[in-house]
Amino acid sequence: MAVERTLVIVKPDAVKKNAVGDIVRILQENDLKLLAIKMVHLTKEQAKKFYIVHKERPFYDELTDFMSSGPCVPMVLEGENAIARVREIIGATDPAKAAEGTIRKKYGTDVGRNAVHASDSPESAAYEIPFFFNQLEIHDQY
Ligand code: DAT
Ligand code: MG
Repeated sequence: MAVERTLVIVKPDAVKKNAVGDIVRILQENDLKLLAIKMVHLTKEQAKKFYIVHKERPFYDELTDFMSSGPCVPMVLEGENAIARVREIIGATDPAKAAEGTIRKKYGTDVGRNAVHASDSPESAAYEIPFFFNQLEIHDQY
């Protein structure tokens, strides 16, 4: 196992539920170090670019409408095996199928409005982290 960085986004539904603080707390309490965080309101075009891997999926338009519907909170987290561990902590894509104690179980509404995004591989993290943060905005020395 190795120390990894992953991108998490608190999606617009969970921002509206005032869940940002609780989600950051859960992640930090799981030995994930917060290296960067901000609040941004994506345009439709930016959301389409972020989710370009899903461009052929039937839910692409709905997904990118939702992700550009209000502010979201992207963050970078670092830790041992962070990519897989964060995927465990957030739970299944469909909140109805997410395990008890996961973030999506707690804050998700449905498969579209599922509270959080997290990178699913080192390749996706390598695309997603610099999508939101430049080097000056990522802080590992504390
Ligand atoms: P995940 O976010 O768990 O990595 P994914 O990469 O398969 O899931 O899909 C990206 C997002 O697209 C997901 O968080 C919510 C949305 N989505 C996925 N499947 C969907 C569906 N069947 N209907 C509507 N939205 C969907
Ligand atoms: Mg995914």
